[in-house]
Amino acid sequence: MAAIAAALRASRNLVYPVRIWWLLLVCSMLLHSTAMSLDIATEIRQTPTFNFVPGFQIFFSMLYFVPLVVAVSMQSDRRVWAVARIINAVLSAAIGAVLYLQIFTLLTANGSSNPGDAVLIARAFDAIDVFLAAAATVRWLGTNNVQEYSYFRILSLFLWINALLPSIHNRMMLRHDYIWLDLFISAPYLFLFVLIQTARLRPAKPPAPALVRAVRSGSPIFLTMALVSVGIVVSRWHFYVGLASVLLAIAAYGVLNIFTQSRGLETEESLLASKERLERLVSVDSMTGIANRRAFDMALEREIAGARRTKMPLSLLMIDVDNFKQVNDEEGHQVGDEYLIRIAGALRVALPRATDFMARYGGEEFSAILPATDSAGAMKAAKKLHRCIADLGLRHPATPTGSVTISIGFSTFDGSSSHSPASLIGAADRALYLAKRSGRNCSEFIPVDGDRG
Ligand code: GH3
Ligand code: MG
Ligand code: MG
Repeated sequence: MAAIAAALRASRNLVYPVRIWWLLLVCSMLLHSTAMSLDIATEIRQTPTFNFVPGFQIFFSMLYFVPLVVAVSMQSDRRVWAVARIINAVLSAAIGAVLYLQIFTLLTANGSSNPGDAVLIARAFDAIDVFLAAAATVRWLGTNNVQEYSYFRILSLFLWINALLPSIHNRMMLRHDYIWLDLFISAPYLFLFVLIQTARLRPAKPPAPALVRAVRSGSPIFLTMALVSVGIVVSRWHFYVGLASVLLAIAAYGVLNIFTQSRGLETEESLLASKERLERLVSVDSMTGIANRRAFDMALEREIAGARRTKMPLSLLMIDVDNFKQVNDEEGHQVGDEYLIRIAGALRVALPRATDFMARYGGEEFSAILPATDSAGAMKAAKKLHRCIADLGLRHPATPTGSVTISIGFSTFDGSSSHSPASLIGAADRALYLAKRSGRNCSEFIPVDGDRG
């Protein structure tokens, strides 16, 4: 009773599902104490009227482990879907029912006087207790949640004592019937009471991630194995019940597996989609929809490395819109933005080669990377760009042509040299400055120099 009260107190203010676990432990203790009371009542009265309830009594003494099976197999992950919860509940109930049937059969077949059956029953209880204790220990070691850790540590220590002392009790009971032996049955509960009274503990160090994952996904195999085992045991006495248990266990495992697999695939697909979306987001300029500066830097590094490998030339064009400030000043920023979007779109499609790369370098500046293109080829490309912007015919009264124009500075990287991306950008920038000084709406070339080495 003290242990029940302590467990109820411990369950207060806890989050789901740790609170449920505590309540399951309370349920188990209630079943156990009811069985003990019935046992004592039978002994005190020694009346034959109590003989009609052996099943009733076993019902309580047996079923103490069913709430515990549910507790050790219940997943702490809130996201576990309803189907898994239902299947786990059905499996736990089936394990309880089959074990109950098994021990009830043994007790009633020849009467509990048959020593062979009594040994079997004792062994069955031992096996259940060890099974529960081992499962609780795995969960204790496999969590870093403080409440969960504290619960399974207490449960695990209690269940090991509960596996040891009643087992000694059962062995000695088979030979002698000392009344003091009943202490062995109650001692684990006293121990549990003391355990609950001690302060809550935190994990000393975080458990291995692999163990945490195994515990999180372990309940289907745990319950399946338990039901298969009891099914095999009971099949000696009830063949069809045993067979049905094994089939139920396999079917439940199969259904859970299908759900888990399809869920895993679903998660994988959505992760891939998010990854692609993120990659697009970080490499695309949100306003114009073409590659951004980050993507440009990466592409330039990559293409220069490629040019070095293939010993092919590579050209870089820096493109700046002429007198763009005036568009903003006269037409407003919104029109300016609209122009930039249309310019970006036109520049992107002006170079048809799949390997050519167009990006918004910043503000109203764009840049193009042209792999396998020498300075003559770059000049042709630049002409195409002038042409495509002229074709757009964006109104700009302040320019000599009356529509928007661009200036281009370009430079070419010789595949056999050891120039850096920075020196290529520097040369193209200087060429752009030259184009602006030469009156705009034109292209200029400056060869790469500096940091040659
Ligand atoms: P220049 O021919 O010498 O290049 O003259 P410019 O007026 O274009 O001069 P500069 O390149 O120095 O000015 C860039 C201007 O482009 C400044 C700013 O008003 C405008 N600008 C830059 N980014 C944006 C943008 O995202 N939207 C709009 N509307 N305007 C921008
Ligand atoms: Mg500019
Ligand atoms: Mg400009």
